[in-house]
Amino acid sequence: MSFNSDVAKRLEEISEMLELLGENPFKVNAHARAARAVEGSSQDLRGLTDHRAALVAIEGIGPKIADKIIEFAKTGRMTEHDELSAQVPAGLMVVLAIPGLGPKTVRMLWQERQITDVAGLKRIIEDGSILDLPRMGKKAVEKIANAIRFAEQDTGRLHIGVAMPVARAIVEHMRRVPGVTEAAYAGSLRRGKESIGDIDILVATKDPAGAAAAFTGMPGVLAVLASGERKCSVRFALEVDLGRWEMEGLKGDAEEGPSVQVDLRVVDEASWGAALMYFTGSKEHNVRLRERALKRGLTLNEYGLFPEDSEDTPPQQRGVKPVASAAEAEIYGGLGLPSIPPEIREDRGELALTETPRLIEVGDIRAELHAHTTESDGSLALEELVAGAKARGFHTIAVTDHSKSSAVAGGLDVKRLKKQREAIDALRERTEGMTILHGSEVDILSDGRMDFDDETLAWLDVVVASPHAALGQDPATATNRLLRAIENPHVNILGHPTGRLINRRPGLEPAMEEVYAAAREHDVALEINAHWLRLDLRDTHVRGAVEAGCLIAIDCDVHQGEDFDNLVYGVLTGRRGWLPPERCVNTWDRARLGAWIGRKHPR
Ligand code: DGT
Ligand code: CA
Ligand code: CA
Ligand code: ZN
Repeated sequence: MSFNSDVAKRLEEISEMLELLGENPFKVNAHARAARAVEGSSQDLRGLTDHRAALVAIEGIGPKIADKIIEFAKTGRMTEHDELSAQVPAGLMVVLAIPGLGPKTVRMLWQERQITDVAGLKRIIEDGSILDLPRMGKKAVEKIANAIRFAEQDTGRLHIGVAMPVARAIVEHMRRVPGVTEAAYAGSLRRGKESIGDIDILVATKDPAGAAAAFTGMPGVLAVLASGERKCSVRFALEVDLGRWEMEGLKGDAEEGPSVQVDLRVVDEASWGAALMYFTGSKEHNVRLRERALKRGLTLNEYGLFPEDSEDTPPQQRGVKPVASAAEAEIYGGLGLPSIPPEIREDRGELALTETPRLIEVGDIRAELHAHTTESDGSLALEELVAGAKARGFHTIAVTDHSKSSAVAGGLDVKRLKKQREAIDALRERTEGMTILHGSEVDILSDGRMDFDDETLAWLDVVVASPHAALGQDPATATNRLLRAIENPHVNILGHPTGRLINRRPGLEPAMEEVYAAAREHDVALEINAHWLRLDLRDTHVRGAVEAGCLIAIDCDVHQGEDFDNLVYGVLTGRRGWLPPERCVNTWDRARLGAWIGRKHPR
């Protein structure tokens, strides 16, 4: 964090603590105003701390606050901040950070009910006694309860769909740096995990200092956390457009906005493969590889695979020639293994493989089977949706707007469906080389009934059945609900089966083994919803479903043109679940796919 942000943060906290203690409002405001002035200042105030008059000259900073800034520059502390911190319980500042709770309310909770932490606040919400306090109506309390639930859910990990574009841009930036011969992202991102802790970037170069400087100096770097020749760490600004999803899900510094840590490792080209393997992980996979190496009289580290000897000094420092080091495949080969795709390097049985498995790839996908138009909550007109699918080289697009119970999403009733059919028929006349299926994303009601009668479901070309409401129901009820939908003779695909949103809400927790068995028996494909907030089925479910013999659908649940680009996240999730292309219905050719869907919608 910059000096200015550090100072602003402390002044802001002083203001908050003064207010919690019921101090003079002028003093409270003076500190809040000074915090804003410092934050908003375009010059680095550290440079002014030798000139008290220059600080005081800044609008919003008085002599007393100037002294606090100078004290902070000299000692890294503000005495007043320390003193106030001793009087205000730390837990209360956490309560204050909950959206919807201002200092006045928090002070009241503290004074009237002796609430000093989130646990205490939850207690009076649960027993309802919070409602007796002034300004605490039902609506306000519900909002607070939601904010607490959300804060507890948030793991601080970043969605893959937010991290991936950032990592790609950084890799591109590093590739253009003189001397750099290789650049890649590694870590959990390369393994395609749904959320990532930090971004790991690896480069090979003849000029380590140049690479490090290009990295720490790139646009978007908010702070340099560590900087050496071979290893740097920065905090990087995120510009996120969540579109129809709100912004609130992203952790970030209040002043700087959402950010992510990015680590850079700089290696020699000769050890590129060993380093890439090491920094891709997972840690558990790496541990297994090293054990295997030792059993074979070899030793593996981030510099290479070396013959084992009993020396203490690492082999690369003694000039020992590695058995393999430049490419990952050579190292796997040296360990008697086939190349193992990054997405399955999780120590979940991958070291028993005797050949590289053919996992699904983006290029295998030929059809989108879950998409919305302006008729419900999509932003693409029917023609635009079809054009989008065509531009991706697909042979089939299914138009599946919401059904009537999803009223807020503009769900269609039968009458509107019939009108939509006319529009689709007309478009079919004008469209070549693209099969347009008229389907519906039909709500699975909370008891498992479908939102349309069987006659309507049969009449549709394809049915995606999805749970949208009542996602908090208990596991047994959820299981029965999904099984009933799967058993319906006209359902082709179970859409986002649990309804979870990553870092937001857990969704249904049905007995997945029963869901897999029923889906297999009734020939229903389980969807991997490719939107990076959903990825539902999740990776472990995909693995279970594949092992149970199920079919999988990977759909973008298109609401806007860019949603087609989310396909990669669905495919990565499929790969993490060891999904081979033939088990994914979206890879089938037009005839096979049409026949499979049509069996439940005879004409
Ligand atoms: P994340 O960032 O929490 O989503 O997960 P990763 O897997 O990206 O973990 P990270 O960033 O801590 O480290 C990147 C890779 O570096 C990790 O996947 C494996 C490797 N690595 C890091 N620390 C260790 C370690 O102590 N032992 C071993 N064997 N590998 C490590
Ligand atoms: Ca990482
Ligand atoms: Ca890392
Ligand atoms: Zn949908």
